[in-house]
Amino acid sequence: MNSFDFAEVKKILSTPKDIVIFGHRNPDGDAIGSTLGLMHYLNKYGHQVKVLYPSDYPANFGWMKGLDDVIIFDHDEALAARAIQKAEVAFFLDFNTLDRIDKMGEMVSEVDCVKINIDHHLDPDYFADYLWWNHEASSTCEMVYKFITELGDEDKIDKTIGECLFTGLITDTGSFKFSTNPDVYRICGNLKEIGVDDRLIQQRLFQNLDEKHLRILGQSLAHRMQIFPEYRTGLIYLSRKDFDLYNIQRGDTEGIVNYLLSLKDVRMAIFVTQQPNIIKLSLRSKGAFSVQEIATKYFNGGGHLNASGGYQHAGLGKTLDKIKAILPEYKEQLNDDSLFPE
Ligand SMILES: [Mn+2]
Repeated sequence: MNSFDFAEVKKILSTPKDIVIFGHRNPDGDAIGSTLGLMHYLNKYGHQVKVLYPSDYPANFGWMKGLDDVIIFDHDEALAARAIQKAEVAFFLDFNTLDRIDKMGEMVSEVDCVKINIDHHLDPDYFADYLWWNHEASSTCEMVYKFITELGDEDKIDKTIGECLFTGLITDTGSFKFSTNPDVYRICGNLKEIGVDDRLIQQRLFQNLDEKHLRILGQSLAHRMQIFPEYRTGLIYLSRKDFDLYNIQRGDTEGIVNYLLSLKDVRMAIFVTQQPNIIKLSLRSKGAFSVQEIATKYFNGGGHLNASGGYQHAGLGKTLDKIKAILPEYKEQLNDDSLFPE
């Protein structure tokens, strides 16, 4: 944890201000939960708060309070621009480089406002006036809980804020399967005590699929999965044709990559999708093997040790070839049992 002047930030927030809170492109449960949770908290102090995402959110988060008022840059650039120009304070949650919010990154960097970055990803850019960065935190939602607590306002965390923060805690830990620490369980205990219905939230998040989601999963596992035993690696790819055939929309392929890691012999999972203009990659790993390194070195991306993403401008076939060409470089590490304690 780096030093972060909570007293100074508290002072800045002590009088009502125009505040924008940014979540990253393709916001996930942690991005949505942390931005909305912080918004509900700041609203209690009479601030004018706007939450902004570059692109739309997945439908299974639609129940979250405040989501209807989020400004989606892709849908209304002018509205986003107006909110950004008015901002006196800008929060950047769950990402650490301005390119994660596309054009809004340039827009906000030209505005003279206090910039506060709270995040748990590796390798932050130092663009903000205040950076609170802890890559050992499970989630940005965990950090927002602690942020509010550090400001002396733990008692202001109500059920609405709690539902938002619980959402990020459970999604970023894969339902408490990884990235956990003692505080995760303490915070969830506290949230349950103030009335957060953990069972209901899980139902809304994870038992909310449409038929096509299982069909897409079926297609992925039956026809688009490749296993490379010598590299302990699994790969799933979806082509443009698959996207058309199954009417795949943003968010519909969420979580498919994790099925590869459920295989006992697979240590690295790669999920490749052919988007309209780019090829997108999601990488996952077990143990101490870093997919972050691969994402950064070869695929214009980054993220966490065990979960990273990237993209390519080349075609699908070329991207798959590139992946296969890279695997030998990591053969030794992927077969090194000491990196994968059991
Ligand atoms: Mn996160």
